[in-house]
Amino acid sequence: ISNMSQLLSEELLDIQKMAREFAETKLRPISKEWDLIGDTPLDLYRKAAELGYTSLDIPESMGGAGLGALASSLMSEEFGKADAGFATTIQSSNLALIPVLLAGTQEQKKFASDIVVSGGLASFCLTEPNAGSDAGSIRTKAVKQNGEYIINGRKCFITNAPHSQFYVVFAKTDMDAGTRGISAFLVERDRSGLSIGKHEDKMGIRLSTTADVLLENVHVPEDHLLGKEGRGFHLAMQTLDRTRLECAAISTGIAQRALDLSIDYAKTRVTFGKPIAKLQAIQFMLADMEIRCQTARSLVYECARLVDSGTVNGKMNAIAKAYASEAAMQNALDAVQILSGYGYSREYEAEKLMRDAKIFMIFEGTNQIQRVVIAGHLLKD
Ligand code: COS
Repeated sequence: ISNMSQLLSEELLDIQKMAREFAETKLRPISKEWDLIGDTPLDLYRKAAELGYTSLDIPESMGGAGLGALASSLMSEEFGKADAGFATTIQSSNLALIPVLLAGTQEQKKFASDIVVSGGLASFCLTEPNAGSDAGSIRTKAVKQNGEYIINGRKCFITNAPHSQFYVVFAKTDMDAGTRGISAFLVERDRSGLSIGKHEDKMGIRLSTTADVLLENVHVPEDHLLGKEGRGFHLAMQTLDRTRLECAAISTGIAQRALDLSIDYAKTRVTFGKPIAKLQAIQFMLADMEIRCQTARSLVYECARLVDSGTVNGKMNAIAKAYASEAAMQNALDAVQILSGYGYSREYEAEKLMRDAKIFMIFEGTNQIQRVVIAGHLLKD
């Protein structure tokens, strides 16, 4: 597929191959059915966890495989080719785990890692009805009282919410301190007062579930605070700086699948007495799709290698996320155009790629926010 693979180690090539096989033989066959249902196939998720796919980048000391960001990105691309919603489910559990690994105590890290490694799901709860891009203006409150925090508020568009076993909840512990008044908490599913609200009936990534998380007088002991009081916003930003890379990797998978479908179709579809692949109009579209795939993949590999060498580069990960998601969207649109009538039919896969691609330009920070982040880095002193 990619001559970039030549630069991968034997170990990474093996991981890529196994992930591809799992995605093609286990995930793709059920993708269409579950896309109609609009829920996460939990049995397959557990199977993926048993094989280590939910914990490739979790340190060995926490029970994960400790294989790093590049291994995880390779898997995300392969899973993204078969079903981006399923890939999102896995990476969203990791999105909830990362702030725990970054700021948690040993007990908190162990608690959360055990869940994710053994196939449990988890949710990162930042967004609220009135605070999406402007994450600093959340209104969920956590009040300290008698050795506990009492949390009240409502989170929305929370990935995995109905199936999660723990939630990382961002809340204000000081209403007057702006982003410095935000703290992060580890909240278990069975805490009284925590409930799951409206299930979002989404356009795409329908194997990933999304719902509101309601917190009504949820009491958590003081030791459920993650990191220091007032450092929650910083922690959320640090987490997103890292996880946007996985969005880019899944997007690369969508972009590649759109190209693969287009090539197969163009070689076999005959018009005016020859396959449409012979038409320069189609060839130029295919070439542009390939340029986007290779560029997105290069960015993902580069950023993942940076992470594995100990540097999470927020600017580069934002570039990768913005570029790869736009590549996925454009390639999916082009695949629908090339397959034309068949592209528009729900019987075939191209229209699903188009529906799945769009969210990658929206979640984990819209692509406008990625540009805010990139410009912020450019203009920093
Ligand atoms: N890493 C660590 N700290 C960061 C940071 C980063 N990447 N970005 C900002 N911060 C810190 C700043 O240093 C500042 O800290 P101090 O108070 O110590 O000075 C603080 O956070 C506030 O920074 P800033 O003033 O830049 O925050 P803004 O409210 O202007 O918001 C953006 C900045 C827009 C970048 C932020 O709100 C954002 O990322 N929004 C999108 C949220 C998102 O991705 N949501 C999706 C949710 S998950 S699906």
